[in-house]
Formats: sequence, structure tokens, C-alpha cells
Amino acid sequence: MNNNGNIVGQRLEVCLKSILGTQYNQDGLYGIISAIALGATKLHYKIRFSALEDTLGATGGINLHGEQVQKLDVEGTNIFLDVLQNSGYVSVVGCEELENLKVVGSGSNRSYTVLMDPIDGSSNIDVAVSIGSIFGIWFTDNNSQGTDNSILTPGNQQVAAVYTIYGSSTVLVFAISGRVVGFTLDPTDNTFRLTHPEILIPDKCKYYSTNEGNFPRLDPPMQRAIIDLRNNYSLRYVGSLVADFHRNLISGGIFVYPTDPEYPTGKLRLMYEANPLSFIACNAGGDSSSGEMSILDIKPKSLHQRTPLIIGNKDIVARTVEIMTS
Ligand code: AHM
Ligand code: MG
Repeated sequence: MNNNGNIVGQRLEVCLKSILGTQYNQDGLYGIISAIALGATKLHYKIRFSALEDTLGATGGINLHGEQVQKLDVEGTNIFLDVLQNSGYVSVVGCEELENLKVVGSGSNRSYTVLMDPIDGSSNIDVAVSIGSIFGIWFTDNNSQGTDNSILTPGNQQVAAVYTIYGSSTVLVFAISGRVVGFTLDPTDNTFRLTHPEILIPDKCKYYSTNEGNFPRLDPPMQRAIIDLRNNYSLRYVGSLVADFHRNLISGGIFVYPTDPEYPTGKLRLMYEANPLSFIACNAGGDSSSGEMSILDIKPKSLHQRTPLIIGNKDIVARTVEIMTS
């Protein structure tokens, strides 16, 4: 048992309210996180059966980022749009796969906006490597609901963030201010059970995660920062941000996806990848940066904007930023 009375193995729905406390609109967050857990359970089975049900591979369509749409991208988007709408607490959803914000309902209970990447690590879908889903949860700005302006506030305004991983086990991690908690799916009764009552990034950094294949085209200061990481830590790189982030959060590490000539403003998306994971990292004692500023302080310009991302152990993020900017 931990100091909040939550017992390892307890069902998510049972311990969620005591974890959330009264500091937020408790019912709304409870409803949204439960809805994400339901969606993640559905997606867990879609992924497990994807090779058998012929839902691997591409649809033939190209998304707004110019990338091939995978069949599971479509499944994931539809599953989470559905559960978030049915939660009764979400008014607006922004999604990697949808060009514009989608208004999913109105009314006084629907006071939240969710920005999501329903399948992170799409290139790993067909090869049975860990993939995940990422969610940032915000209060809806009722004055500009559903317009781009309604979401163009820095990530430090997020109320909560969640990610899930479909890997050797299926895990759901969520953060509210000052608390990061992890659950693992129990497939015997399809419930998420408390397995990580209090996640804090370890003091010691063990790993660095970056696409080493991009090294030759990085700027010299960025190359120096990567060489410093090489000289001090072991390399681990899955190629699914959420899986690389989770390992580094639990075991200690840093993830770096800088700018390069192919991605002059970075590859990863600010609003539904960098912001939610930065919220989680910062509440677990870690940190994140774009190299120029804290990710959570960036004033966004659009739903789909990209950012360089350096995220993980606080002091190693600071050292990497110092080297890459000197
Ligand atoms: P996705 O959201 O379309 O899957 O793309 C983002 C992914 C991240 O999960 C991962 O960190 C990165 O792209 C990997 O990029 P690369 O293959 O260039 O190393
Ligand atoms: Mg992604």
C-alpha cells in the first residue's frame, strides 16, 4: 500500500478517484481516463489480432503529414474518438490523423479538450514492436471552442496527460500535477491494475535514445551533444517515442530528436506528442526542452506544429541543451 491508501493490483476505477483527489473536476477526469483505459483495452486486442484479422499494413491513403495511413491508425483514431465522445466530458478532440479539431459534443459537462496521437510508432506496427497512444487533456476554452485558437496555449496549461503502450505488457501511465501513476492491463478480466503507484524518474541516467542514423547530417554542436551521450550512456532506440520515453522514465534516460535537414523544425508534434510527455516527465522529476526553451512554455501556432525534443533526466537534459547551444 502507498501513502494514499492505493494498493498495488487495485483496479484503475477503484483507485482513480482517491488519486485524483478534489483538486480538479474529479468526475470529468475520472470519466476521461476511464474512457482512455477502455479504448486502450479495445486497441490492445486489435493490435494482438492484427496479423490474423488482416489489419496490418497501409490503407493506401496519405495523411495530412504526407505519410502513409496504416489500417491501425484508422482503427485507433476511431476507437478513441468514440470512447472520448461517449465519456460525456469531452467537447473537442484534436488528433494526429485529423487535419482540424473535431467538436464531439457540447453542454456544461463537456469541459475538456483532448489532443491525441492514437497510434504512436506507426512504422513499428507491421513488425510486432511496441507502439502506443498519447493524450494531452486540457480545459476547453468555451469562448473559442473548436477553433484553432482554443488550443493555442502552452503545454503548462494541460490538466493531465496519459500514454499507453502495447508492448510485452499493455501499460497506461497518467499524470496530474505532482503525481505520475502507472497501471498494467490484466487480460484475465480486461481491467487495468495499479502497478506503479508513484513514478519518479531515477536520479541516475542509464540510457540515451536517438536515431543514430541521422548523426552525419546534424549540426556540429548537436553532434557534440550526441557524442557526449554516447560516451556516457548505453544506446536504446525503439523508434516509437512512447516506448523510448517509458523505458527512460522507469529506468533513467534521455530521448533526443533534434532538428536536421529533413526535419528543420524537428519531427515530433508539439501538441499531442511533446506536450503530454513533457507534462508527465516534469511531474515525475524530469524535464524537457526544444533546445531553445522548455517544451511546456512554447506558445503554439498550430495543432500540427513540430518541435525538436530533448526529454528525460533533468540534469542530462540541461547538459545536452548546454552543449548543443554552445
Ligand atoms: P508517428 O507518430 O507517425 O508514429 O511518428 C513519430 C515517431 C515517433 O514515435 C518516433 O520517436 C519517431 O517517429 C521515430 O522517427 P525515426 O524513424 O525518424 O527515428
Ligand atoms: Mg507519434
